[in-house]
Formats: sequence, structure tokens, C-alpha cells
Amino acid sequence: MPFAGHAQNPIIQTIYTADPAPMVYNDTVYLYTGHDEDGSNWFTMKNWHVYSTTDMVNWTDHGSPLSLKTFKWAKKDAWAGQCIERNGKFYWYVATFHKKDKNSNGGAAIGVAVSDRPTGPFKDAIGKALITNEMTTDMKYGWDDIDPTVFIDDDGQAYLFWGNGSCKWIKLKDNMIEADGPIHTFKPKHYIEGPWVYKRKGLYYLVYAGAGTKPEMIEYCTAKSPEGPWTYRGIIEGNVENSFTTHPGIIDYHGKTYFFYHNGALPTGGSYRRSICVDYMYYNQDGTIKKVIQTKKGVEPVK
Ligand code: FUB
Repeated sequence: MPFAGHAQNPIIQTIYTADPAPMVYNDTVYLYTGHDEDGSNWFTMKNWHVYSTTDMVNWTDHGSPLSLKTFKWAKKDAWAGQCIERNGKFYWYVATFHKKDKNSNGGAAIGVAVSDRPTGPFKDAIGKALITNEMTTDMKYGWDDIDPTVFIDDDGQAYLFWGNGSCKWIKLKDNMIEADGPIHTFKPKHYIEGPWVYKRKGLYYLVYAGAGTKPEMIEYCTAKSPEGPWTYRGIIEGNVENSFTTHPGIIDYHGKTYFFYHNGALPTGGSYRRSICVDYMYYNQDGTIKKVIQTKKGVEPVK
């Protein structure tokens, strides 16, 4: 329940939610989330959830229109993702772990689900992973191909960024389910995982979970092109309550900028039982981002 006249952080208190990916569509905010299982002591996650709001305070629960079962090739772990609309279809890019089969020896992979509606139902858009562990070799472990973020530039070119340990990116074809060119990799300062890419006033932003002063903080770079080079700009959000991971999701809605993240603040919460929060984010005149103030109170209702 929200406070009178306010949201309340965490914004969802009925289940554990993690890895927020907000999307504005038709004047509604849709929030795509991961879901930590009750009593979990690892990132044990089996499905993804969707919520929506039109006032940033009262959230409607649309259940779980996407799970590991949607991807026949997935073995375990419904990790971070992001959904985007193109030509009336909704493409939800997610990280999971691949079965050992003819397409992969296992390890983290990225799948794409598609739907005609923002709340689903979603189906596997390709029938196999878009990115498998074998496609990137710069990091010598199997869980580096996680945490996809998707961005469509003003000229219609779509980009997918992802990665743990290094940030990787490709151009996507207009169909949103095929790479258009090679995979590029780079290492922003302090980079760990969880990239979120967007454009504001001609400047590109790459926001990510970084090492900061440890554990994870949210840091960012800016660039004049989505292809870089990226300039490190600093820390946006310090450590969060009771979780060593956190994860950014940023939108503008009705004239304000909202910063979504997760912490472990529910009474039985923790690093593997996380919850999504939202607070305001502000820019300086020069486009740099002010440090986010994490609150219990949350944001005010949109007028
Ligand atoms: O939720 C599982 C993993 O934890 C995500 O993929 C990372 O970003 C971290 O939040």
C-alpha cells in the first residue's frame, strides 16, 4: 500500500522483484522485472513479471507472462532483461542459462521474447538464443553474456548492449531478432554488469552497475555516439540497503526523470531476495547526472 499521497519503497511488496526495466508506452509506465524466489540463497529465478502504472504510485500486477519454460533451450535462471516496442510489437530481451545442446555448451545466453501487447503473452521470437556464451570470448567464464539493454536511435538503428565483466554491443537488424554486424566489447571504468543505454538532448548515456567503492553502485558514461567512445562521468547511486547488487532502469514520464533500482529492504529481504524501488533523478545544466537520493517515501503521484 502506498503512503497517503506517496509511493513507498520498495514499490512491490507482494513478491521479491529485481532488475527493473521500465518502459513508457501509450502514456503508461510498464515495469519489467526479475523475480527472486522466496527463501532463496542464490539468484534463483524462474520467471519474469510485468507491472504498470499511470501515476507512478499505484501499480497494477500483470503477473508473469514470461518464464524459463518459454525458451525451450533455457536451463535455469531468469536474470535481467529489458522490453522495447517496435512497429507495434514488444521485444523482451532477457538473460538466462543455456542447456548443453547443438547451439551451445551451456553458460549464460540472451533470448528474445515477442508479444503483440506490452503485458504479453510472450513467445520465443527466434526459437534459439540470440547470443550464446560461445559468441564472446573476452571474458574467460561462462556468465558474462547477461543483462541485455536495448535502445533504438532516432534514425531507427537498434542497439543491444549487455555483459558482465565487459560491456558488449551489437547493432540489431530492423526485425530486432538478428545481429547486424560483429560483436564489440569494451570496459567502462569500474564496469561490472547491468547496462542501461538511452539518449537525452543529443547525448548518449551508458548507466551500469559498477564496482564503485564496493559493493555495487550505479555509475555512468556519456558519448556523442552509441558506438562510443564513452567518457566516464562518475557515481549516480551509492550502495543500496541490504543487497550487494543493484541495477538501473531510467525513464522520463510526465516531465520528470525516474530512477529504478533494487535493494534488499523487505523484512525478509537480502541479496538474493531483492525488491524494486523508484526515486527521482535530476540532471545538471551540462547533462551530467546528480547523485540519486534513495528514499523510503518514494515518489509523488503524477498529477
Ligand atoms: O538478477 C540476477 C543478476 O543479478 C542480474 O543479471 C544482475 O544484473 C544482478 O542484478
